[in-house]
Amino acid sequence: MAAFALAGRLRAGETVFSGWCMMGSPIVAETIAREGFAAVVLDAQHGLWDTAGLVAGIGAVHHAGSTAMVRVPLNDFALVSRALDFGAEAIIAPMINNTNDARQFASAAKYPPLGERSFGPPRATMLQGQMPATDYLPAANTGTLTLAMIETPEALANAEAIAATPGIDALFIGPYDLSTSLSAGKAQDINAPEVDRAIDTICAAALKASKIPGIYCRDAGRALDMVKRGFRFVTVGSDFSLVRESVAASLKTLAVARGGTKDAF
Ligand code: 3PY
Ligand code: MG
Repeated sequence: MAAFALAGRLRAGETVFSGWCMMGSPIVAETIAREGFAAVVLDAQHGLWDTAGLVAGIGAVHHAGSTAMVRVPLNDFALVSRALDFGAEAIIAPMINNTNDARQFASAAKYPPLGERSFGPPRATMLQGQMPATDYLPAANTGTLTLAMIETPEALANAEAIAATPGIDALFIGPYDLSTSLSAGKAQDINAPEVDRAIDTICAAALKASKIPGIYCRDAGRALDMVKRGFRFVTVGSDFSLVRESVAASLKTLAVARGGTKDAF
């Protein structure tokens, strides 16, 4: 796997689909990568990843020919640079609400002059090709990506300024939190008109700043719709939902064949 392939493709204007893993299992992440996704997100915000799992999962995804990305927990800027040191090539940070949040995120992810990432990437350089530090510093700054999550009304209002923040490479929409926050906790409807309008506003904000528009999607159908609307980094389902839906479909087939419901076996 060529180093920094994901950033190269996205910066060249290509569209990339990605898997999403919450189970905290390196073998599940590797399995999803081997099916052919160009990238796989290890979700350490809501998923079950611990540090050792992330180290193993990043290596497993990389050796499967894909790019490992990590979503860090809320305000966990320490894990931003740590996950990059483990060999992740992109970081998704949740709830980036304003330019102060965006600057902190970029500062943890990028080496000077863009930020203040501390130097110490032995595992990353092992995976990405050993290179002298003087080459690695600029290569990592363009070769790794920062995706700022827009998922609150405040973030929506500040989307253009967040996108324009130096060191932020992409806006990434969390439609579920966006729906929850835009409805003041009354709904979680990712198809609600105000969510739909926000999705287009955020996509336009990213494009205006020449940054990459990204969005989380629950399935391939919605992912394709979002690409038609201009998104270029699109995640598709999650390991939990894929396993659950596949098991449910098998059980339904069995139930239909046996002329009954799930209780028939
Ligand atoms: C959201 O929709 O809020 C997300 O964070 C997707 O994982
Ligand atoms: Mg969210």
